[in-house]
Amino acid sequence: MRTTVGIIGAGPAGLLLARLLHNAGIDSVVLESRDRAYVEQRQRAGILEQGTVDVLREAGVGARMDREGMPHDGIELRFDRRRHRVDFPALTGGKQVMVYAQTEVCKDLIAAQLADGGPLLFEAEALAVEGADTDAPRVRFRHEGREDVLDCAYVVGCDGFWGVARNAIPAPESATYERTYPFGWLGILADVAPSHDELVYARSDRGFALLSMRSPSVTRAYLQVPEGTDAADWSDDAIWDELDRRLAVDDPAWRLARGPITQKSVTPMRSYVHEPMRHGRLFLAGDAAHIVPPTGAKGLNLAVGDVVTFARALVAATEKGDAALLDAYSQTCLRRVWQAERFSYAMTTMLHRAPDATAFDDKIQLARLDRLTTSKAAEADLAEAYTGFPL
Ligand code: RFL
Ligand code: PHB
Repeated sequence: MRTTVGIIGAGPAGLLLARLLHNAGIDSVVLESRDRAYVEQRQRAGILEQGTVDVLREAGVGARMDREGMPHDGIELRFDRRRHRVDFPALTGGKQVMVYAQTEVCKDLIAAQLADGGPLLFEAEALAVEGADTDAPRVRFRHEGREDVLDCAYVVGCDGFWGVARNAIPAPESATYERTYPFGWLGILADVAPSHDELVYARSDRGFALLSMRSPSVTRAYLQVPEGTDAADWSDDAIWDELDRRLAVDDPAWRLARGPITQKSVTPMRSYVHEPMRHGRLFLAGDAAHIVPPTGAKGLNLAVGDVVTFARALVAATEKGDAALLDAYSQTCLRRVWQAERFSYAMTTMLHRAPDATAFDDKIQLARLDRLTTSKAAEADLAEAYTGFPL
């Protein structure tokens, strides 16, 4: 098999890249190791930055998002039994975010690709990228029990943190920067209307809690839990009781609505960056190159930024013979990546309680939150980062 751009992975990065290239008249093949149902059901991100929303609309896959997604103008911070709203449009000159699940973004992109795009092969596992530093890179893969080769002009590794593309960048040319956190998130989906109309990020002495949503009738919520926690050890009642404690505020109007929990799972938390994001004709995009803890809601949005940058660069190279943008790919992406790392780290350390936290650490967290809620400049800094840095 032969194509211009071989794309490994059909998460948001790989699927959106295939769509952007298709729209630009550049052919691609997507190889995805899992089956379609798995990719469409995998519960993950929920928040799209304004820039991501714009990109999806321009790519022609925004119609259902505009019908079913929920635009949000702010978030609530809770600490010390107090509630504080951060008003995004007022602080950023009109920016919003959109609550529209990653599962739905992937479904929309898969439908578009299967309708009129290039090949999208499920249960096709990439085994290795070869010849990345030649003019003819190849992806070896296994599909329907047979090994095959995809010959490409470019390969883009969109295969997530556990993928194989990154391995093709020689170790002496690679640097990795990493931080793991001694806690994870227990995430739930519940058939009950969200208790608040915006997301609530809560810092408590018992740890972090996040109240989010998937639709007007489905709640998504997270609890900070010790690293290594098994979701099965948490009964539904224990989860609701703990959310109630961590979200508690001195406001008689507040009530947490409970309902049947339909899904629960634990996600570890890490920050990770691989540099560079390019080696010859192999480019890395999304979680394949970088991971952020989910507290800043940045992972999917970074993946979108990477593939938009790659698609623009490839169009410039193809149409104008100008490779400058391709050459700058890694540098261009990494600047944005490190801003997202910084913000996600700041949100994580401000809101979670580390197992070895001291009374001093608690006081610093509360002082950071107090500052955010009393200084417009500090609040605007959060709002700008949350709604997204320009692409
Ligand atoms: P993905 O989504 O991991 O997709 C990679 C795809 O590659 C496939 N694959 C292979 N295919 C072929 N051959 C191989 N050898 C392969 N190896 C792997 C995999 O099966 C998969 O389909 O990476 P991508 O596309 O870079 O997208 C990244 C996002 O998924 C991720 O950053 C976000 O989900 C992170 N994230 C959030 N991001 C946000 O922007 N906003 C949020 O609100 C947000 N919340 C979250 C999150 C991630 C979470 N978890 C579970 C980690 C909340 C959670 C709980
Ligand atoms: C989600 O709804 O899954 C979600 C929202 C905000 C985050 C992380 C996850 O920061």
